[in-house]
Formats: sequence, structure tokens, C-alpha cells
Amino acid sequence: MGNPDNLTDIAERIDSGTRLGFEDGVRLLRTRDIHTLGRLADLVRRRKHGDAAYYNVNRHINYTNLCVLRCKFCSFYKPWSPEAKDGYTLTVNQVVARAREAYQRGATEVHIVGGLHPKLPFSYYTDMCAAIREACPRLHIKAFTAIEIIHLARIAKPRRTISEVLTELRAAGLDSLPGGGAEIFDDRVHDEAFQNKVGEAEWFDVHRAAHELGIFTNATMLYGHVETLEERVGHLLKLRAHQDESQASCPARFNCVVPLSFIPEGSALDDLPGPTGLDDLRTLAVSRLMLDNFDHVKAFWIMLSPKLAQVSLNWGVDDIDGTVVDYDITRREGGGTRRQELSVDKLQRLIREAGFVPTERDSSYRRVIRREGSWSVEDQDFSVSFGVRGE
Ligand code: V47
Repeated sequence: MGNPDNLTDIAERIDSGTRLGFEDGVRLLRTRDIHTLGRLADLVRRRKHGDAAYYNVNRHINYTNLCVLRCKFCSFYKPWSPEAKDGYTLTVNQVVARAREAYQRGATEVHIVGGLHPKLPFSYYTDMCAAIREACPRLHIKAFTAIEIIHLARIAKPRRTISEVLTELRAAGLDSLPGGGAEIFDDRVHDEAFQNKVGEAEWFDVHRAAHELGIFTNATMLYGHVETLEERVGHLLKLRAHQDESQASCPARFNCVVPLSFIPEGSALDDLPGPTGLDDLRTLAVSRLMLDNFDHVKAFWIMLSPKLAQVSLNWGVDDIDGTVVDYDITRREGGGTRRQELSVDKLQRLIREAGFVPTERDSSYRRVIRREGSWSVEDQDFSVSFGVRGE
């Protein structure tokens, strides 16, 4: 293994556009030469995006916290049982009301995920997409992690294949899949932290099926719990290999990677310290450098804090997610409540002070153009008015 504190050979490879290997990734995660690491990640980021830094106007909706799984890292779920009393499940109308409110406030995207609820029928999910599509015609519906898609294939009557689930959801209005549920692709980590959850093969099956159908997806990595640095790099390499395959043979691919900083509070792993700020920055920078075939690296401010997400813009990150508004899976930024919002003014200020140009994007990373009370997307022939009545 090369010296982690002399990065000259890695810098040369990056300079010439040569792909980095496993050992490079581990050395970069270990290096004490953090300035070189940050500079290299920034170099690659600027090659792709110049001084643009992206955000979006979005709203997260978590439709239920009842879940049949018991993942140790998760502080969100309430165990499902026939008598479960302390969980919640939103009706389709309640989900649509939240989506409509977001649309009327100018949101371009809803991000909808929830626990694996054994009793909600498949029609709950298709009805939800169809009702949002009807109420909010141009709102991008990014919904359901790979784990939820597999759950739907199992509970649908009659049972569906993954492709059938995705096709029916898309017909109802689904636009893309978020990247959740990936955690760390490694059998040892899987057995220790989320044993009953489906493994990496199934996660990739869903994303492969989506890419084959032309549905774009995101990818995540939940780091800073029981995994080693080597296992983190292994995870990134598996994402890179999958992206190569999708780029070669599918009409869609991963839009972005979202490294998620583990928040121990309230989970069964709350004896762990969680990642430090420097570990967060290293992981984001290494994600940028290892994933040469991903256009976007997203820092999710909800888990990193707005301050660290801002700093990460100089460490390879080009996207800091969006306004969010409600978030239930972790509650650190909401002081214990689900209300976790950054205004557009605050997002823009964070980006501007980091030396970048705030650039509002839609879910496909096209630029959003705003005029008083309406938004449109570059090169697209539509305009959405918002305020009291929506489009
Ligand atoms: O799947 C659960 C993770 C994910 C914790 O695709 C935790 O644009 C930290 O996937 N500490 C959901 N993380 C969030 C997610 C996401 C977020 C933002 C943008 C996108 C995107 C995707 O959160 C879960 C799980 O991996 N998670 N518990 C925790 N205690």
C-alpha cells in the first residue's frame, strides 16, 4: 500500500484523467494531507461544473414510519405489529395535501419514502402517484427506495416483478427513484447492521431494472457506523461498476451519489460516535474522486448540517439538496421535530459565501428559471404558475 501522506502519484493520475483504484481510495481516506485531497476533489468538481453549485426547491414526505425491518442504524422506524400504536401512516389525501402545498409554494420536486408497511396495498402507492400527478401536473415525483420497490413486488396481489412494479408506478406518475437503502454493500456490514434487509444484489436489481426502463435513480452510501474504510471504498467501486454498465447499455443511469453521514442518536447503534466533520469531508471528496462516471455529488445538509454542507462545496461537492421542509428519518436539524427547512435565500447565501454561483436545478439537473410567481426549465416549453392555484 502506498504512502497515504504522499499523494503525488494519485495527483498525476487525476491530472491525466486516469481512473483511481481501490488502494488509491483507501490512501485518500487515510491521508493526513487533507489540503491536497480537498484540492484534487475541487479540481475534478470544477472540471465538471465550473463555479456552479446546485440546489432545488423540494419537499420530503415520509408517508409511514411503521416498518417490518429492525435496522440498527435507523432511528425512524416504529416496529410494525397488529397492535402498533405509536407509529403513523398518512392517507393518500394527506400525502397529496402536502405535495399540493409544496407545489403551490413553488416546489419542483417531492421526495417520498417510508417504512415497509405490511398492510398497505399496492394500490396505495399507485393511487398516491396518480393523485399527486393530477393535483400537481409538473411536480417531479421522486419516490420509493429500492427496498420499498422490492417490498411492493412481494405484497402486490398478484405478485409483481420489479419491472412490473416500476412500470405501473411510472404509468401512475412516478418520475425517478431516490438512492436510499444502499447502506454499505458488504456482507459483513450487512449482517451486523441491517441483517434482515435485502442485500446489495437486490438493491442493484432494482436500479438496473429502473435504468433499463429509462428511469433515472440516485445512489447513497451510509457511512460512519460499523464499516471499515476499505468497505467504504468497496461500496463506491460497486456503484462505479454499475454506472459503467448503465451508461453502456441503458437509457438511464444514476444522476448523483449522496454520501449519508450516520447520525447515531436514537438508533440501536447510539453508542457509536458517528463521523467527525473531517471524516465527512474526506468521504465526500473521495466519493468525487472515485466516482469519475457520476456527474453529481450531493451533500445532504440535513445529516451534515448546513455549515458543513457549505464547506463541502470546496471538497468536491456540487449539490446541497434543497429546501426539504419536513424530514422524519433523522431530526437533528429540526431540534427534535420533523420541521427542517432551509429557505432559498439561506441556500443561496451558503453557496455564494463558499465562492460559487447558486444555481437552481430541477430533478434532472436542468436549470430552473424563476419569474415572479412562476418557474420554467431551460430549453423546455412550459411554465408553472404558483401561489394560490398552482399551474
Ligand atoms: O435509506 C437511516 C439513511 C436514507 C440514518 O436520493 C440514516 O436524492 C443517517 O436516501 N443517520 C434515506 N442516515 C435518505 C436518503 C436520501 C436523502 C437525501 C437525498 C436522497 C436522494 C436520498 O437515510 C436511508 C438510510 O440509508 N439513514 N438512518 C441515520 N441514523
